Amino acid sequence: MSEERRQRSVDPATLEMLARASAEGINTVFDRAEKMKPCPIGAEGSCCKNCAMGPCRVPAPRGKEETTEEKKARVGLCGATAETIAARNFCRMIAAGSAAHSDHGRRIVEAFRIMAEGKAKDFTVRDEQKLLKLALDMGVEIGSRSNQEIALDIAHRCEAEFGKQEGELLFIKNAPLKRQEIWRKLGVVPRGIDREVVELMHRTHMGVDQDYRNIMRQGVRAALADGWGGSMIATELQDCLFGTPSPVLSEINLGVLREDMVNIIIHGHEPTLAEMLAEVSAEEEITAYARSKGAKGVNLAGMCCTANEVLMRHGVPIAGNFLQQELAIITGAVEAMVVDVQCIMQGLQEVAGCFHTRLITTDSRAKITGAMHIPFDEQKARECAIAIVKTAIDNFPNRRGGVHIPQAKQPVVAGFSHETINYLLGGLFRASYRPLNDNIINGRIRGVAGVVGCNNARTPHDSAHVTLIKELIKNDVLVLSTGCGAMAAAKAGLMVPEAAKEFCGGGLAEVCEAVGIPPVLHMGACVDNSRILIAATAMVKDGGLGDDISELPAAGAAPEWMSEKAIAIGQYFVASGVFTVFGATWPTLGSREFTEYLFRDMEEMYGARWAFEPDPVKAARLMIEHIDRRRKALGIDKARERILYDMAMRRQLEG
Ligand code: SF4
Ligand code: MSK
Repeated sequence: MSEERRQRSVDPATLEMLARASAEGINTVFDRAEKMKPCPIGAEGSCCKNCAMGPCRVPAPRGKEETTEEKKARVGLCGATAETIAARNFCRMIAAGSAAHSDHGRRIVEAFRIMAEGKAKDFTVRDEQKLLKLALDMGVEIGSRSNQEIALDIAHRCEAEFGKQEGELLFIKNAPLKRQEIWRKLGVVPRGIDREVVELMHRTHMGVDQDYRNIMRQGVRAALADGWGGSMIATELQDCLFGTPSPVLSEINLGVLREDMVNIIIHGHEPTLAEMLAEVSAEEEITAYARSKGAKGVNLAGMCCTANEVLMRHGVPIAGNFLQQELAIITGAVEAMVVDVQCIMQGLQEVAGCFHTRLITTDSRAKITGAMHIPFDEQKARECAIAIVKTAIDNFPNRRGGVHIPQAKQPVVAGFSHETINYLLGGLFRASYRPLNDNIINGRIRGVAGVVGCNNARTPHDSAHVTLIKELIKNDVLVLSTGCGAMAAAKAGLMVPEAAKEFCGGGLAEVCEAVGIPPVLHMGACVDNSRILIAATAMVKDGGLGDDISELPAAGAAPEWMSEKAIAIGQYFVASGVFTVFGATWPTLGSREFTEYLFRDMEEMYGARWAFEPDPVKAARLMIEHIDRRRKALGIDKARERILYDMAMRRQLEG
């Protein structure tokens, strides 16, 4: 076995299924990653294919300094410089990522409106408190109006956010005042969500914007339209519609699949259908139908961010994260994999063909050649969900090739929405972030880190997430996590309160034990990174840690990113004042000037910058150094020294 192969994953269930795939001769993303090397010119952002005179390749010279003459000659046919090309490529990633999150948000707004109009009878307002708070924030009249009437006005206002041409996005005012001023001064406040994405696509078209700083300004605007627009709208309305998450205990990893039950995996991002499947699959009539086919019932499990959504709200177990999607099918135990949008590999259909598994697409925006298509319609949500579940049940007797389910699974406590953290820390009547801020000020908690993002088949699965997070919590940094990163942490046993004692530094362990929370808080799916923005804002508003997000002892990371959405998220984190470190690969290294703009110059403008560090321990050190610098600037570094002394004493006592 090659060195590369031994390091495919740190997750035992994944390794077990990879061994089965290999024995059965089934190709997975892991095999393809070994066979196909990434194009080095594309990887560093030095290839432009924005017109038919290209593709033009302008790679940076390797292993030697470039002369001025060489640099001048390094341009595309139209004369576009390496800086322009790298900036265009980077910003097109932002545009695509923002479009993906925001189109998810748009779809939720549509479902919300249809519900409010009384046309989606299977849905209702589950969190009235949040609905009313949103109404107040958006200036929607409450009075004696019904939830439906209020919801309809909210839906219309949210819909308008997408097509707005002028002014400012409504949720911008959720940010600290100082941050809003920075954005206004720099001219990056988004006007309307769609407008910013379209304008970014226009400006990166051949022969338009050819000043990387100016291109990037629009890149920031589109990213902010995602974080404080499309994504935030998605999270807020999903909470109103399906309930705001609160702590829930469940399980994670391929071991949650059941040999004696019909296994349905829900995979993708938008929770509307998944909500209905969660409801329907537990019904007695469905269980009876499953029994009639020889199964004990229906076992629903999640994959990728849909998994995070239904875990947070219903405790539905998670089968795995991004790189485990094919492996779930290779257990031979999956009757149906039901997908909607984003992060769904086309390779699934090939793998499904080796077993009895039905790959079912449900969204008109995302079909897969060869897969079955059952369109989901919010107005007939229950009907659609029943049709899907029955298709899966009918498939149970067709199992072939043997079932092999790994035993590996871990308990996970999820459901840490901003509202829940507020409540857990402060209590029902004095809900606040004050205790968190106090523990940061007194040094028990050194700082806060958002560790988010995907898996990437170019790096060992889950390894960087787990190493980075362990390094942070060992150094008393509380971690907030979303997406596939959160799942990596959960599979490593870091999302249970007991993890505090085993993995954390003394100060963080003490706080987690007192409050009864894990040291890594699961905050949801990738659209829910907006929850981290709101949590950071709440910390600023509670006082004692400066006037802006950039002053907080906080940092962000995506150590195994792969999606364009991750670049959009990273950019709105940076533009919101969060120092952000990415691992795996970095897509602008072909232009030193543009890379320095992101890694250095942004700090002056936004109080935060990007960094790239593929070694997760070094990445954690960068984050901790940043946190310590912010502590010093706030004048709270002394408190931390005192706590270190206490820890030494504690060790002495324990010894
Ligand atoms: Fe080449 Fe310029 Fe066309 Fe890009 S826009 S492909 S650099 S000619
Ligand atoms: S699912 S975007 S691989 S986090 Fe949101 Fe995971 Fe990244 Fe997809």
